[in-house]
Amino acid sequence: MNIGIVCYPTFGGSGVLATELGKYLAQSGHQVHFITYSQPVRLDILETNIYYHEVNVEDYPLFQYQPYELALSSKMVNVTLKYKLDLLHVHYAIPHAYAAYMAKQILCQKNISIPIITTLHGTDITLVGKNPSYKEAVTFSINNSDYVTSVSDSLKEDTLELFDITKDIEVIHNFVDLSLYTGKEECRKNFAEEGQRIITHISNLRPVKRIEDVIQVFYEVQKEVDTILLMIGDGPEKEKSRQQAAELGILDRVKYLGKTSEIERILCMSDLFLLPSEKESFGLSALEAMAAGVPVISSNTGGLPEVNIDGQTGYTADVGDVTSMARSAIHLLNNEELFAEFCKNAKLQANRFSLERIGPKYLKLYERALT
Ligand code: GMT
Repeated sequence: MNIGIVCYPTFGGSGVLATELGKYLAQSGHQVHFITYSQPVRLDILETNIYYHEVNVEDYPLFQYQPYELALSSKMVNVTLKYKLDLLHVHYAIPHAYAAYMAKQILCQKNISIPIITTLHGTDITLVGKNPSYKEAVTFSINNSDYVTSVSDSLKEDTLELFDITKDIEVIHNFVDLSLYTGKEECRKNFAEEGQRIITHISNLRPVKRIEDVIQVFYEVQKEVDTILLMIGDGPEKEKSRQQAAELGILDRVKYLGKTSEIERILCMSDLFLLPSEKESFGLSALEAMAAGVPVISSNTGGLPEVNIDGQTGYTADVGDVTSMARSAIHLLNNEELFAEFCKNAKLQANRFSLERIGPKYLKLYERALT
């Protein structure tokens, strides 16, 4: 198949998932064309069967806002015509599903029919999408996609509750490539002293991730267990959180490593993963931690309980309940046998979301879309 994938190229989970899916499809022998405004961070464009098409938005002084959707639709049309794409799979509804609908209409005028598959990822529904400024257009573009998938049962329920949806939504959970998580890393001594445990948080450090809770939970934990905190990623909450850590007197124990391409290695040297988010449709980073055999302390919002099983692969608590999260973390880190069992459970749970299990579901969907 010739498959067009539209996604955000940044560190966010939807872009990561789209990129990993594209790599899997390419390895399965399909031609995969990524269409986005810069090279996706986890994409190696020199791989066989992978192509990258950059969307250019011309700057013009009249525009206060550059018309990205327009440029994206045009690019989708051009790439479809030139490379004879069989289908377009767009990740994150805004504005990708809308732009895809326009591309489909333009192609229709040229007597070319192409199915559009939209995968809903999270805030495109729960935060941004439901905003009255976007709601009508998001509803329209979901209902006018040929197939719609969501990354968790919880996100499907939210979509049906928040929008007037006439289309079927198929849940295809996010996946992880387990082969990338191959055991404990030697380089943990670069960060932690002998006997110190490593707690990790990975995100784009936005308010929805409740970064202040990450710091507060860690503050409580380090009083009881000798630990350090690795903060991976970059975003608007970074400076505030650094200030919070400084005020709590723990800045020397919190290491901000920024954006990195070594996520797997960092997770493989971690002992515990924190994800206290306000909203989380799935929590791909939590799944990646589990793939490395790392238990997760998270909130119980959205799709997180589908991934992190309370009392088995980690613990969940209500959003904002930092006391419970800290208590669970201390309990786990102080109990060697329990900790070992949770590490094993985490890995087993990640297995349920392996690339080998989930990847073929997308291929089956594509086959259905083409018949
Ligand atoms: O929706 C977002 O905030 C952005 C998106 C992203 O690009 O990171 O994250 C969402 O999609 C991920 C991949 O499917 C999920 O693992 C995240 O849980 C989800 N984020 C939220 O729901 C906040």
